Amino acid sequence: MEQANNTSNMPEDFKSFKAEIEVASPGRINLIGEHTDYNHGFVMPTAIDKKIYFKFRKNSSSNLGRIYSETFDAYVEFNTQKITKSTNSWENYLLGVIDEIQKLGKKLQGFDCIMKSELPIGAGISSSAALECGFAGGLNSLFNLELTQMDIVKLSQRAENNFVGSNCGIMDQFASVMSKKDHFIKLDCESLESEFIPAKIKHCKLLLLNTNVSHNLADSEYNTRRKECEDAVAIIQQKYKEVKSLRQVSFSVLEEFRQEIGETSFKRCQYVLEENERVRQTEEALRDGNLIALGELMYASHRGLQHQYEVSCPELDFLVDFSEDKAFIYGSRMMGGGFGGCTINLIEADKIDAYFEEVKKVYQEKFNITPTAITVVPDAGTQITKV
Ligand code: GAF
Repeated sequence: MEQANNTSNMPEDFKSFKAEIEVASPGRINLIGEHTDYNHGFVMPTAIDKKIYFKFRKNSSSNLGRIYSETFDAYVEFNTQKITKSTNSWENYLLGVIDEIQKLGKKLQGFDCIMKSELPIGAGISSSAALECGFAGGLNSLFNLELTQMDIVKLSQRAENNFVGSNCGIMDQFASVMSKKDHFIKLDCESLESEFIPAKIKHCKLLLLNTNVSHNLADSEYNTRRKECEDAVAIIQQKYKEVKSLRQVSFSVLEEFRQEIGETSFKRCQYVLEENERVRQTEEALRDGNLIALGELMYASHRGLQHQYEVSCPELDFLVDFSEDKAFIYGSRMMGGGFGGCTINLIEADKIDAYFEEVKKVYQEKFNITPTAITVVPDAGTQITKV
């Protein structure tokens, strides 16, 4: 971890920090399977080679937590036995983790932590899951809490649901912890069974184009979409009691309830059912090394998110539209919750630089915003080192 330029809020005794535990906690991408996780469907994410780095050491107190973020040059200290919400949103991801660890009956002592992030915030690559899971993993090792990887995934998701107040699914935390280098994970969000699929993308790379916008409605619309799907399931359940989630609804049953559910919810559910199908087809395309089929599925996913699920935005649509007639780009789609953040592009490696210059120019002209390009590689989940 390199020293940040401005460390004026770093406590004096952190300047010679002798770590007991170091953690590298990755962000994630998602090849396909968007807004399917909380509907108990399929997703295909992986961790990436861009991370948040933590250092941990015990301090001599029984309950004093001290955290310094080099990224924000911000310092916070708190009593681990009396966790309350902070007005700084990044702190709540960490406080929420402590709260959930303690709810499991695990005992923490005082600790110091320094962290630094190379993940852009609001880009749709889940800096939040990286923060939660890396922090939970570090505390687990520092205090020998005997939490399993799956405990860490689930408690991190609960921290976000209960403490931060975002009703997210399990995809991001699962990917951040469980991934394997050079593979995607096909995750069944109902059974939590997963399979590693080799990321055979031949002469292509995964390019993230960051719109550098993050529209305000992201959180509220996320929760609304979730509710629209759950309300539809509740209606279907009145006749088919065994149905617990959209995952168990077939196209014909959905059609049967079209009128009762209403056209908006019907569109949302139809998208989810189709997206689950696309994840299955993507697995096949990847295993066959069929990049053309894979790319078409990515475009179809985007169009579903744009028109049926309605979580895209003009900036994302522009980037996807612009890529569509480029023979060297196989697929492009918005990624993550939507309303801003990145598109993920399957693009021939040697075309990236020239393409970025071209798309940057037209995007700037249209929106007066400069986009950012990040090339990512599927990487392993959380790495924890005892120093
Ligand atoms: C966000 C959420 F955190 C995930 O759980 C998932 O629902 C995703 O949006 C959409 O696929 O990243």
